[in-house]
Amino acid sequence: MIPQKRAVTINDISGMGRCSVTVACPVLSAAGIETSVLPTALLSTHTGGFSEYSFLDLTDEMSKIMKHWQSLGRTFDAIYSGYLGSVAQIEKVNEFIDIFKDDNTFIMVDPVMGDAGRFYAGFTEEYIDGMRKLCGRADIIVPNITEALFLLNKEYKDGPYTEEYIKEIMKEISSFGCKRIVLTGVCFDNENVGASCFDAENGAFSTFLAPRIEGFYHGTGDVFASTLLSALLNNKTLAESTKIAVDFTEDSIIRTRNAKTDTRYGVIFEQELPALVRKLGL
Ligand code: PXL
Repeated sequence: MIPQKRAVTINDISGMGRCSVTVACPVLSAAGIETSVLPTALLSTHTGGFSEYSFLDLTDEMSKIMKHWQSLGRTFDAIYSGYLGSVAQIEKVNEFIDIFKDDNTFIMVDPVMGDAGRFYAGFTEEYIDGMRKLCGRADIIVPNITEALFLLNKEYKDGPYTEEYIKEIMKEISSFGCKRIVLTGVCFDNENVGASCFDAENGAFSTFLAPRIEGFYHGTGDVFASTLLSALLNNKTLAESTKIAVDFTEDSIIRTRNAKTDTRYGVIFEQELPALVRKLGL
């Protein structure tokens, strides 16, 4: 029997509004991966589209959790960081990598900072600097176009984009030290949108697109990243994993559009999990 893989997600707990751990845990679990949680903050909801949400910073608690885990001698096949929310928390992730990374640990950083050319609430330039360095330590990063351009200190522009422009962004980002990049929000026309993957080791580049569904669907970055990691940990190639993540995200969005639910509460990904499990061959 192949030993079960173990991942840890370093992410916030937004109690309501499917994103962060309420997406990462179910998706990774469905993909057969044991998943631990190092929580960064506890919120009533995510910060997009809600006002007066509660927010409890857990930076100090993170140190205590790390200390306990270190005493247990537990290791991880994958470390996946998502929403961090402060420079101090980026530092905690660096510490976590220093302690828990061994030769076989795969590091995925989703540099969650913003979307549609704008920062999410509370992010700063100093945060971008820290995130740039953290990205340099990752095996794979999963920015959207907005985050990629923040990292490169370039001005945001709306799509459609040319393939050359997308390739150039990814190549430039790889100069920070991370060799595999999956860029979301890629579009070459107004009809389709998806993701491109780039491996700087061999120059391989592919794009996978799906029909664009109008509207803003919260949490889809987390759905995409969690699915990508699930596929990679199930030994799918970078290109296969990118396609699986594009399709899963698209199918979840279609379900949500058809159900006409309030998109602030995230997308209906749960009912797509059986199809994902089949696609992963589990
Ligand atoms: O899905 C990204 C995300 C995660 N966590 C929190 C957020 C957001 C985006 O707004 O606010 C708390």
